[in-house]
Amino acid sequence: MKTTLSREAVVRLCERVEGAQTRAYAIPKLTDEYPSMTMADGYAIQTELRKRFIEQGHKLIGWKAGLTSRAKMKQMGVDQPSIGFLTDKMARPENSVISTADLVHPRVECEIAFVTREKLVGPGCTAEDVLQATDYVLPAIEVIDSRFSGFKFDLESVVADNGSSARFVGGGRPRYVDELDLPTIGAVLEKNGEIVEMGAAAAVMDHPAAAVAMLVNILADMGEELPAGSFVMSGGITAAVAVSPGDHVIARFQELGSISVRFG
Ligand code: 0L1
Ligand code: MG
Repeated sequence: MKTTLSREAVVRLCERVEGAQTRAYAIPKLTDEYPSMTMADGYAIQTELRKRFIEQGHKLIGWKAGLTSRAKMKQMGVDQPSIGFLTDKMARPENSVISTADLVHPRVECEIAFVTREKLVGPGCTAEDVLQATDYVLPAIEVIDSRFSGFKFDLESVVADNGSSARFVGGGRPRYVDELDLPTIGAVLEKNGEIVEMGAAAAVMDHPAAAVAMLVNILADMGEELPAGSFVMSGGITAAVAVSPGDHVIARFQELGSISVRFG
């Protein structure tokens, strides 16, 4: 897929997304102005955003695969996964209170995260390569926050908005992958004491490691690798659930413990 946007347009759209992310306001989807924008354009804007954040002192700690389950694709009306970057400024501790004042319309997802001990390089990266290079896995709650008004977006705009990345919480009980049958791990998402979503990790591309391999292959298309020591979220197991101030969310994972977080 080729880029169609000029350098000036990439920089202008990146500034628009950065403003919406850092000052928490909604913007129209980018394709309203550039209807023929491609996925490659979306990734060019995302790369520009990553560069800016790193220049501002944010540390890149890993990546996320998004829209990797059928439930999520159906919920958002898209037909392929995406990737986004994760920085230290997005991380929140377990049991913390996450402020919604600096988010637009937050939603939570339960995900399996991988921590790598060897670098991974595409193209042609497979789920087996990912398992081989993985140090351990742990459960995570991702707080996504699309910056597009009324959740009206398409994949090109979502990719430019860094896959709606906003906050994430890793925790629970980290485990070695050879002790687990990852696809059969169940996850239950509770909000204010009620079960609101449940599923099994196989919902993520049949195996969460396949989502990480997909991510590595997209990075390769951009001329990049996944360094050793990366924290990688493999995508929501279930549909995402909206949260508001006062909500208490617990994600319970079979074999991997649970993560609790509140919203203020
Ligand atoms: O993490 C993800 O699955 C990405 C979601 C992007 C779209 C949304 O905001 O729901
Ligand atoms: Mg996600």
